[in-house]
Amino acid sequence: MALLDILEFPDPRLRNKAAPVTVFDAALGRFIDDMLETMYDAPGIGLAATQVNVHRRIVVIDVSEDHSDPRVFINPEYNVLDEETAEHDEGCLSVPGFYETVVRPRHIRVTAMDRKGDSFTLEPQGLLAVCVQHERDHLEGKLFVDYLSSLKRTRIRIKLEKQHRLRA
Ligand code: GNR
Ligand code: NI
Repeated sequence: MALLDILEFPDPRLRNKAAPVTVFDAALGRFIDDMLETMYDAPGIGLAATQVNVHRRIVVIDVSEDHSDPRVFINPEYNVLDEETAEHDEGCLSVPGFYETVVRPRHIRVTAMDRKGDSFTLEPQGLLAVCVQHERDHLEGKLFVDYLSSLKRTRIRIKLEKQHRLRA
């Protein structure tokens, strides 16, 4: 297993649109395990392949407290089931140190494939529903800061760019 490097905003590679997975082989399984290890190490409750510079539609999520519920979503799609929305404070491993409230649909139905390529459908609730939408956004090149005012987004960008300069 291996820890993968996580891209940080405003890296333009976070804006790539990921391509569907068509081959379900051992290499995919190893990559998924590396993503899970990277997510737990960070630590985070979700990770999209885009964040580790692999532009394929692969997401891992574990919203449990004790790493007991690793989930894999390949080629995830969802429908919004009703008009209800919910607010949640969101963070992102690609926007480290910043947490802001985002409003999203509360009820969705997700269809995805597991690591073997078998399809499943799920109606996630609560944090899992938030996280599925956050991760699916990454696959489209979208970040939670895109839901904030441009003033907030610019401030976050400038602070992270400064950190990146100091680190370089
Ligand atoms: O670790 C994470 N926590 C989190 C909290 C609220 C809403 C979404 C998330 S996802 C984030 C990990 C991450 O950046 N996934 O892309
Ligand atoms: Ni994220």
